[in-house]
Amino acid sequence: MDHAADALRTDLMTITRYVLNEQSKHPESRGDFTILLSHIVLGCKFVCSSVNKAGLAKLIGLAGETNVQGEEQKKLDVLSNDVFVKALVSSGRTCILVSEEDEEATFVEPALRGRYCVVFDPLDGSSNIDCGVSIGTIFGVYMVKDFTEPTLDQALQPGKNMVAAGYCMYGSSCTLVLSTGSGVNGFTLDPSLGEFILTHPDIKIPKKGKIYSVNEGNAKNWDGPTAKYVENCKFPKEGSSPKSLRYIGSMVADVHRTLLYGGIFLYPADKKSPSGKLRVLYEVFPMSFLMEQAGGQAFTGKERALDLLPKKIHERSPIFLGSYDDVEEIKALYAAEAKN
Ligand code: FBP
Repeated sequence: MDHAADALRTDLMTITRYVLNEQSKHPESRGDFTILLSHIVLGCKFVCSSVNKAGLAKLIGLAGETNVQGEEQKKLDVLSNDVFVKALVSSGRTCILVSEEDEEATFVEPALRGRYCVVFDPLDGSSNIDCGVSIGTIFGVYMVKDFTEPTLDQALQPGKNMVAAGYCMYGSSCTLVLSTGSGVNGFTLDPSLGEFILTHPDIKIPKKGKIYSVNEGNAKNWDGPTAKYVENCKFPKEGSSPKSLRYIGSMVADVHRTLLYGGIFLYPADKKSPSGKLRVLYEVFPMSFLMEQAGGQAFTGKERALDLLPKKIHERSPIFLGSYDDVEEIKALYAAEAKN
């Protein structure tokens, strides 16, 4: 590593510069998305700094409230939700917000309304917050035709209608991964500059991986195809090597590793949770959008995840996402079962 050359590296591709370049490819664009994204980036920087100092600033532990999912909210859940809602509303570019932490959708007051609907999980991986394991923020962006009179069905669009999606991982470094529909790019926060710098250009997931990621603690409640798939990962046919199990328990961290290394992340349905655990709008859709943009696949056990038409804002769905060939295997097992 040539630190001297690095210190003299003056041609910095920041996330704002990157999105402005993308915007210049669309002469009709008015810069609304660039302004919206700069407010999402501000929220990520705030949450990153709060997570880093959580132990020192007494931000560890419960907030004493329960969210719509029936989960006890962590202090950082509430703080993150607050900063994102305020940043998104003050951008003047949104009309509907759907957050994991808010029971109802937020309809932005008319004076501040703009053309985008943003769905987001302000802090994903709550079970890992207090032990300092990687967590993250997940977001998806829809365009709303008539944003002067926004209605809930404009938030309940299929994932394939998203115009952008991303996540920000708060781990050993803070990494923001973004797609605006033409590939996937990763940006790392340079704390000395306070800027997200392009470090992972044009991410492509390997066609096949050596890792599977699932909470095996639910194995006894799995359906046939899921159980068979995981068994094949551990006891592959003659001549193939078993896959390695990696499970952090934060979707952002498990999906980030899957995107870079390849393999498959799955949160299937089971007898206990017949619709799975992960929420369609602000977990399944954004991660499926990124996976497809990187050359992977995302499948619900029945259909392409991005074709789902959600009926409720906190709806859940099973999800299998990752390397193209790995997801093909699980699709084949479900297709075989459907034939029987
Ligand atoms: P929240 O923490 O935002 O509720 O997200 C759900 C989540 O923590 C995902 O990040 C993760 O993939 C999954 O739940 C872990 O679930 P489990 O503990 O059942 O394996």
